[in-house]
Amino acid sequence: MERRNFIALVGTSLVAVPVWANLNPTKMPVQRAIDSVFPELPYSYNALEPTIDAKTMEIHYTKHYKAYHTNFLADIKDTPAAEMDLKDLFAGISKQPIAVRNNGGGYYNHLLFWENMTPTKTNPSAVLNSALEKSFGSMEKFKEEFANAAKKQFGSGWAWLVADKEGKVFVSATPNQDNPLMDVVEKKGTPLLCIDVWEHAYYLHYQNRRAEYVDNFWNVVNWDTVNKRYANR
Ligand code: MN3
Repeated sequence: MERRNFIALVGTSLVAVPVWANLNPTKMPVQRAIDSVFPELPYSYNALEPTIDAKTMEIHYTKHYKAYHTNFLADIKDTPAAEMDLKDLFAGISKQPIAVRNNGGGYYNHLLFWENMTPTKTNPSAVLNSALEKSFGSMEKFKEEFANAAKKQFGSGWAWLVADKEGKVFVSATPNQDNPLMDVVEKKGTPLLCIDVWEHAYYLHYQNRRAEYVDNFWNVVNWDTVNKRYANR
């Protein structure tokens, strides 16, 4: 898959749809988005240094992420899940084998994660800013709540900024590879921003200091992506 396809694929936020598709993304079968070759990371492994070191990025991307990609493809091959879009698949994930939940979540959550980081300085849009202020009181309060969710998640998992159907934004955390699109999670909605707090995402550089990793994460947040996800929710 070409780099621009990868970006467009992640940029649609809710469902994986290649740039050439130009169709209603909610109707795209998931198989078409993931049966391509393993995509390239849209920036170099050292692009997010010093926040995330090159070795961590390389191992995370080429080993952990690649395994989710490969396993998810294998898990859904020749099953009805292969014909479903991700949003529908996750909405009924409780009816799927646990491997599909773990590997499908691992595949999709990382897609969101890679694209919601950038070496370039970006800013929240006025619209998103106002939604954040409405829910949290201020940008600082939002960051505090998001960071707390990330720091307090017990064991492996993710912290999220999520939008509900009315556009109200909230923070949540999920264990393992669960995400806010899944019917098994309590707080459901459209994912806008996520941070991976599995140890493999930070341990080489930060060791046990998850809090430091989380605090530094703001240096690499791609607000352009978050703005787009909020606008397209
Ligand atoms: Mn990971």
